[in-house]
Amino acid sequence: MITVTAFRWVPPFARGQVRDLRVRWAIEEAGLPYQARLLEQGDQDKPEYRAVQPFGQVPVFEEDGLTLFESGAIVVHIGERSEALLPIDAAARARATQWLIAALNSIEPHIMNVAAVKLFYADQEWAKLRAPGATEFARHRVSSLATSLGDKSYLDGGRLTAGDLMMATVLRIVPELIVEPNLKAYVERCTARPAFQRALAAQLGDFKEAA
Ligand SMILES: N[C@@H](CCC(=O)N[C@@H](CS)C(=O)NCC(=O)O)C(=O)O
Repeated sequence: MITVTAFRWVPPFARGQVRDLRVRWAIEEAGLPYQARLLEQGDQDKPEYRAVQPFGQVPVFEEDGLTLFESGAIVVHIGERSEALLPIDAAARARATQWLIAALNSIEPHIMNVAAVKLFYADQEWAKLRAPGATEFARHRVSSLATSLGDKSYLDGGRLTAGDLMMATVLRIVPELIVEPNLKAYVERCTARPAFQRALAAQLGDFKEAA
């Protein structure tokens, strides 16, 4: 059975955003069973946890003696077991991985820069000075993505892949950055999927239970 490590508690603004959501969603798309292991405050700094997650973060994936960290690596690993996430055709599979890495490497850092200045450090002077530049650059990237998406339903055409799963989770971190109607509709299309809704409900349910 797959175990996904998540936090038992995070501040309200982070609920529904914590990165175990990506992994739960991928597992749901693949139709696999899993259980969540919830970290108590302080567990992330214990040596036994650092041995599997060097940075003390979530998520961690565990199954049959394999432990993995980094949500991107975990989603690819799950995708290798399910055509629902990674197509069988080698070229389509490579393009799905390309979009997953684009989400993590070309879009997420810029969106996180905006999250830092507008959410995490909003009341600090440096953040107020940095906000316009960070927003402008993130918008530039998001707008290029919207152009590339065009009138397609998903990034590589007519079906969702692991690349879309990752991109949608990244884009919903700061919804105000997504202004293009086609990209807004894309995020809504991805997150309306029953598998996403089940994953979100499971993460929020775990926080509720802990409250
Ligand atoms: N690149 C990592 C980032 C993981 C990450 O940022 N996790 C956050 C929760 S969303 C975390 O554990 N934060 C606590 C910390 O960094 O101490 C991944 O994608 O798995």
